[in-house]
Amino acid sequence: MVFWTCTPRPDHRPHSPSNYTLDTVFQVEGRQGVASDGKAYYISGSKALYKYSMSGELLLSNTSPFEGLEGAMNHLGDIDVFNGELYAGAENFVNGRGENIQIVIYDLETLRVKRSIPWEANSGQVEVCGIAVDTLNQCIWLADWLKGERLYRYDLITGDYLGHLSLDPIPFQIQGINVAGEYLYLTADDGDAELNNPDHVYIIQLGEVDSEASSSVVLEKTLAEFQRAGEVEGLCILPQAEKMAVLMNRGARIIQGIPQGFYPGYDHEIHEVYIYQIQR
Ligand SMILES: [Ca+2]
Ligand SMILES: [Ca+2]
Repeated sequence: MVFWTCTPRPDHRPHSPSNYTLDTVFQVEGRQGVASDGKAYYISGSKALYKYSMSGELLLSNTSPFEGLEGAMNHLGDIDVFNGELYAGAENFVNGRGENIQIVIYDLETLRVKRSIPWEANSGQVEVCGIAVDTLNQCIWLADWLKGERLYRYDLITGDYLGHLSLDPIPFQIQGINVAGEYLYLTADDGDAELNNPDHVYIIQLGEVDSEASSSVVLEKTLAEFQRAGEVEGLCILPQAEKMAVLMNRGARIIQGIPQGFYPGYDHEIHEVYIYQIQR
């Protein structure tokens, strides 16, 4: 096993955050993740997958996303799309942690299971909140909501476990993960909705992953545009990196991950995708 760190390439300049302008918002069925290939949006709920048009119309759903998989499962996290397939981190979340973690790959056209890759149970990962395909490093990254100090890497072709990347500073309650070029984006549900505090997007300048240096986590954006502070979930950077989509939930009162009724004015939880224009 190798404990990976990443070295920015010699020509790298320090990262400065981009500017984000809110473009559109649309409601969706799922509360977990968002991905896009530029032709459609894909949304995950805890136990469902959905396909939406780029203007936000529901086109297709799969409400049995664990059918055909081995072992008990009850949770999907943030998702990604790559090469005509949808990637999801699935698990059985019981007793306050994830078990039977799998990388599940779905057909983008049908949202049906094609194959799955089992996790490395000795990796130290205890939950899977999201997944990202990294074409630069030819790997799959898994994030952990419970223990945010590490990301976990699997080979994109073979599915072999490659090692972990240590993060500094440690993000609190990671929800979403996405890789665009040499940048790895994370959302963290670190703003307390009880206090109306916003959540955040962080960035890691990934470059080529090797074993020599350290990875640092930098604040990229404060998510102040949400109509009401709630739970940030998945995110994706669209192809050409001109737009960012962020899924967020509002209305439900969720304390330490456990639903406890609703905030005043709400009788159900609302799931929305916020689309931002990116200016670098
Ligand atoms: Ca989540
Ligand atoms: Ca929050």
